[in-house]
Amino acid sequence: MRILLIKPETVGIFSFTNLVDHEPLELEYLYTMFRSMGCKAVIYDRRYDLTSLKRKLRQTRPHIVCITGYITQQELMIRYCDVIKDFDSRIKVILGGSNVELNYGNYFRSRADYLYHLSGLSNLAELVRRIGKGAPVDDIKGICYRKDGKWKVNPKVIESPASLPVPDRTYFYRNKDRFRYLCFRPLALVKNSFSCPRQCSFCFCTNRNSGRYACRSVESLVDEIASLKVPAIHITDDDFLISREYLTEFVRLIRERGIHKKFLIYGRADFIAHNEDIIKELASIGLSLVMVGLESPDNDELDSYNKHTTSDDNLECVRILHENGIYCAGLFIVHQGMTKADFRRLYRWIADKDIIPTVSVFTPMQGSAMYGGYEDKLLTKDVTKQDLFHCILPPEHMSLRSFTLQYYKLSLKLAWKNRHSGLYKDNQYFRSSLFIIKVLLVKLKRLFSF
Ligand code: B12
Ligand code: SF4
Repeated sequence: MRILLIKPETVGIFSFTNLVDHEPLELEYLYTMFRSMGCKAVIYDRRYDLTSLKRKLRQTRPHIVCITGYITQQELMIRYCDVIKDFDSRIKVILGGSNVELNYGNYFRSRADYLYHLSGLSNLAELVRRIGKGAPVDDIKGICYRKDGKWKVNPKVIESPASLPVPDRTYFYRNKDRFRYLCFRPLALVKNSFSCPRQCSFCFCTNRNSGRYACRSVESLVDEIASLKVPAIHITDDDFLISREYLTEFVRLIRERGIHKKFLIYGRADFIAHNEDIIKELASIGLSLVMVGLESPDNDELDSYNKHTTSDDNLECVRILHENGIYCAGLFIVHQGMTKADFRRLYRWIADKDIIPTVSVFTPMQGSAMYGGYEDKLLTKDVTKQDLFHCILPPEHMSLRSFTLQYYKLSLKLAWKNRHSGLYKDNQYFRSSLFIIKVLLVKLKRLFSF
């Protein structure tokens, strides 16, 4: 069986930068699994491959097309289904990925055949086997399928990432110079867990895998890291800093195996604040950057997000990371209740600390716990605006335009302040400008040849 695997083009602000780019690890997983089943799989990464979809279909003549995507790419995924079905209605189309997992209902209006709403892949293998045999699929857990013209939703199962195959990185090595996080390059992604044990109310990720956290064994994680021929690894776990025991064993094994790499992770401020000894050990084996949700300097606001951290934790976290030579990539939220004075206060709080910040706009993302409470207040239902860079709730103390202006002013002032950071040392402004022109030309081309 021939299977085409599609990763959509980047949508929104991320499409204009080549400073942060990652391998299509989800498709590499699918590729690995399908190859092990004897299928011929082809990765079609539309972020770089400018071949039109119709041409790709002619070249690969797939029996099945699998499409991944995030929330901002939802409408693109639906549009691909139309192109594929118009090309050949016999091709079976399967949609999956983070957004389909929680928001599969959004795709009922698509012409897809199956929606895969799980984090793991075992049931996908079964689905493809049944499609190959023309057998019924109604007992396969974690899928939506059509019966008598109506969508049926089969129940989910709770899974563990231990069941994932070791990804075949042929695609990665062929293109590895593209993949980076600022000065960390080439950079590989490693997926080690599903979901998160905490329940911050704005968080989408925690509701994946039916809200149940599961991670791989330390041995299998270290084996995969050891096998990667790259200097930098981004562990994609939504929170890697969960268990002292796990991390102690991780440090021990990395040392024992003589692995010398730089690690980028996500972690929580309270863990860092209360486990300075572990952070020191992690720094000694290569921990270089932690993306940490500091969200706000204000305790009431942290409580309103069900964050279970305090502003003292935040301060302590920034100190510990700094003293251990680890970049603190602090993630902050600005919200619709802020005044201009609040924006200034936030700038001052961040600016005099060792933080490389990313400021997001408070977004009740569909799939997060808080979405229901805000659904009827949203200024727009356009999913491309759920990218954390748009204000989608009415600001309380200023117009939408002023809020947007305040937000961009804050982000630009912070970026300017940090322009000499080592993180940006590889940034070539001329190349970046050329890249923006290239992106605009590609967007133009796609208007005519999608
Ligand atoms: C790294 C990352 C990025 C990278 C890009 C990574 C990449 N490979 O393209 C960067 C930094 C560029 C990025 C950007 C954005 N991201 Co991001 N990102 C992540 C992160 C941390 C890891 C994603 C990853 O690569 N995981 C590894 C793969 C293997 O795991 P997976 O995607 O979960 O896939 C599994 C299953 O879903 C399944 N699967 C996946 N696809 C398919 C397809 C089919 C057909 C099937 C059957 C199965 C299947 O297979 C995998 C096996 O376990 C996640 C958070 C997380 N921990 O998941 C957020 C996350 C995916 N991002 C998110 C968002 C919102 C964005 C942005 C829109 C906005 C923003 N400000 O970040 C932009 C959009 C960029 C774009 N593409 O247009 C959201 C998506 C929410 C949603 N509803 O879709 C997440 C979940 C984080 C969050 N805030 O909640 N992101
Ligand atoms: S924001 Fe971070 S800590 Fe909170 S639930 Fe989400 S992944 Fe977990």
